[in-house]
Amino acid sequence: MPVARPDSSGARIIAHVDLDCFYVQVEQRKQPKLRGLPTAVVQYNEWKGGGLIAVGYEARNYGVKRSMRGDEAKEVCPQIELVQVPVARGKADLSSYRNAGSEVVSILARKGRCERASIDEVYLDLTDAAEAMLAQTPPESLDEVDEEALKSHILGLESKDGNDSKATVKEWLCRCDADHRDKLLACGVLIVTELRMQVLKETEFTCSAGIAHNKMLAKLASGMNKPAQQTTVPFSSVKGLLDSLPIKKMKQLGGKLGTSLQNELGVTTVGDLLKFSEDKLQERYGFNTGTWLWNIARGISGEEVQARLLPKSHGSGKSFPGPRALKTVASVQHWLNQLCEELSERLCSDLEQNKRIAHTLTLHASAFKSSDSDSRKKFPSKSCPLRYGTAKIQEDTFNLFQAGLREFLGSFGVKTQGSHYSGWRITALSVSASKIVPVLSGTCSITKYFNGPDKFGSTSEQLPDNFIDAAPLSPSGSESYSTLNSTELQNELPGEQVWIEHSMADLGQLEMKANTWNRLDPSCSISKQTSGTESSSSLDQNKPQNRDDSRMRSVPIKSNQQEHKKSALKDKGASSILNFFKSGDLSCSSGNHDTEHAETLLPLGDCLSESNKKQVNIPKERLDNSTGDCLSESNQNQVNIPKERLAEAATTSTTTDRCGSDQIQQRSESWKLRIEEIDPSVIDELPKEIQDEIQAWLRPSKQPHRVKRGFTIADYFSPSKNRLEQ
Ligand code: TTP
Repeated sequence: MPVARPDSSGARIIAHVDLDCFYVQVEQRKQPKLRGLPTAVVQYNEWKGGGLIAVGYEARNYGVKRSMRGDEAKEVCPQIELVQVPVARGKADLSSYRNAGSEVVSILARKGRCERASIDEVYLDLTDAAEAMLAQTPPESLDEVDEEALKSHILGLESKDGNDSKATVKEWLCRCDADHRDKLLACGVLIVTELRMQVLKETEFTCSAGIAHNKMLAKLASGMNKPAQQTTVPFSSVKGLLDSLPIKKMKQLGGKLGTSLQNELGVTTVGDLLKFSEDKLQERYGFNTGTWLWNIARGISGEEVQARLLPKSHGSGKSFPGPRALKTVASVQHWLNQLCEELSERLCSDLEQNKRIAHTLTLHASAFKSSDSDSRKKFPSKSCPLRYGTAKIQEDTFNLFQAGLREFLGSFGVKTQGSHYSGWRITALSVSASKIVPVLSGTCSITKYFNGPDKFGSTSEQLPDNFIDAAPLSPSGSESYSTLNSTELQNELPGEQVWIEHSMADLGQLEMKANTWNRLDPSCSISKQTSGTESSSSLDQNKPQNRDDSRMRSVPIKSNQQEHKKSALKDKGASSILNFFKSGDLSCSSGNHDTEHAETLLPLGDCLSESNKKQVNIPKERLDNSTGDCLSESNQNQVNIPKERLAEAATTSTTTDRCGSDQIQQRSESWKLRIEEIDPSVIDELPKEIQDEIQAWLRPSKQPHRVKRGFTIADYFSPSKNRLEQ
């Protein structure tokens, strides 16, 4: 259900930019001979020439529509050029479209906060840029206005007698007597024109745009005049726009809610909503949705443009319609393996390029029982914590499928032995990775806890080990751009801040070990190459650069949380844990080598050095949960760690050549943790995710070998295994 958000007080300038017939443009750039010709992109299969998924504007002029099959398109436009979507692993490969979309995003993001809303759509908050233009070079001061800007559509503006539309637009843009909102909007028109021209110049793609005071209106406007045009919604034209707008055309009203408004309240246009009081709408649809409906009827929407250039999730899917439905476990496994391979590749490149990791793996499927094809019973979506590496993802996905299949068949009263019952058919499979966070922010959830409500936290640790039912995601969507990621949440911290100091780099490193490295797989090149160095240097990007003591990090606490929240934290024991962080318990000494109580905090991969002299052999299974996944493939069976390195680690040493990185040296020389001195009652009072995080520090090797509290890293690696296991 939509949620109302308060409108911001000042006028905002928001643009929605949408690429025209996007896949067609990408294919035309690949094959310039197709430019100007009626062209469509088709997802090929044998049935009637495959389905059209993008239709160029020349082909649209002949009546070709996206709902047509290739054969039908040829009937209405015999000269149409049908280009097949690239194929990899037996399915559509959208990477060239994704990459082309990224090119555009990187240009648009130059002028303001940019939110990638889909593969070819972007929202921009241009308020600051418009304010700056208004202050420095207001449109009214311009002698000449760009020709392209003069082609803009200004809703509600009618050409005056004797004036052509360009002259009318120029007059509107350059009015001295316009109010502040319209002046800002005029700046927005000029900025978006410039951006669209830049996109054309650098990528050869045309796009259309809507410019308004909020996202909802900008989105409505961008589709009004296509291709390669832009439409602006002055405040004074909002009512006229919404009065006649069919209710189902409004974002979030295309589905059940829109149908309910039509059927139950007789609402056919957005303007019809004006007849209902806010109370009435709240009574019928709940407090939030009622207010949201009341607002949209008046063109009010406070939804922010989120700073997000990257997708929120990755997915890979394929459908198997009609006779192509899958009926054997082997065929399902074959396709799942293909989908997982693609997903894994994308996760690795996301990790490598953007330093982001995904936490949740989800399988969606559509199925029917062969004797009951009308059944509406759904194949349950299943999720589990995501482990990196193609083989692991394939294995986990297959297990999710089997769990889902058992449940699906169980809903028909069919008991299965394994998956041997054969009366099922699978018509679609998709696998997705979600809860993607920057490696860094995944390492700072305790900071976020102290900063305010932890909206995401270290999610995978909250998930049970067994599979869980997943909220439905878009089954075929290959990327989702729709929700917040943690970086944005961090950026959202407003206003005045209170500062606490503690040794943050080390906290990050701790959690890095607990949360990240043990989930990464050697098949991701980044982990192969870096064994901790890469992430450690990423970690440092978040360290304050202006502080003398690089070990100390200032952590902001949200000031808009009321005082009582701070005191509540105190009451709940947060103050004592803060004291703990601030006190000598996290001693920053390099001289005190108390091996009895020391817990080594280094990612163990950092310990692996070239200079092996005296070595102990550590079987791989001993390292699985700490370092094994970070090791290069050639090192997986066993790892040689020089004895002196273990001793160094055990004493939280000041080693200088551990990984060749000064930054890591700086951290590694810093401190040790007396775990006995953490008051368990304090931990118990913290939120679950923080408890898990601290427990992970205390017991870094969760499975299969548990280390007793108080044991040192040297004990852990000691050949006398019995001493270590509980
Ligand atoms: P759209 O933006 O919906 O459409 P479009 O860019 O092709 O055309 P327009 O100029 O009218 O905006 O979709 C963007 C791309 O997404 C489109 O080029 C192909 C792909 N797509 C699909 O693969 N399947 C679909 O059902 C839709 C709607 C789009």
